[in-house]
Amino acid sequence: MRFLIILIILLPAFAFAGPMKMIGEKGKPSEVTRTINIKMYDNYYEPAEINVKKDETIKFIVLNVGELVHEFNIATKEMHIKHQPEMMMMVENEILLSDKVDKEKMKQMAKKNPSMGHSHSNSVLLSPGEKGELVWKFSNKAKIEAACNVPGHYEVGMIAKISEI
Ligand SMILES: [Cu+2]
Repeated sequence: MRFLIILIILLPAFAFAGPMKMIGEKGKPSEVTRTINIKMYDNYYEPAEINVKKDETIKFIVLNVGELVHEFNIATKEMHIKHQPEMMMMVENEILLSDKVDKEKMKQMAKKNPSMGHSHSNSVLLSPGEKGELVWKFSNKAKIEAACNVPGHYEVGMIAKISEI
């Protein structure tokens, strides 16, 4: 009986870990073998295509050189689509403005709704001029892409193709 209860408690956690594992996992800084510099413009990335090897841990140094807020998010297409309502809610709550992220408001709102903190190991959200880092270990088990889910940006093609080599 106790085993069953534990299983029921753990099941949702496994269900959540499933799709994340498919895209790889947060990388350890000590295992980084390559650094890739990404520039975010309005509304595209440079480079627009990234080649990765299986089990490779890459450090992305992401710089927003655009005039709008942008995100660099590593996920499947399905995950990006699912993430978009959360970004829209951040806009509606005036956390995410077109040219800046209101970090103070973000902290306040995150106390009530953790998803408003935009704390995802597979994503960096940057204001214009801001620089961020993301260390990712690729598993190459699913078709993935780096994309920006700021409302409207994915739709106009702010996507960087990630190819397995
Ligand atoms: Cu964007």
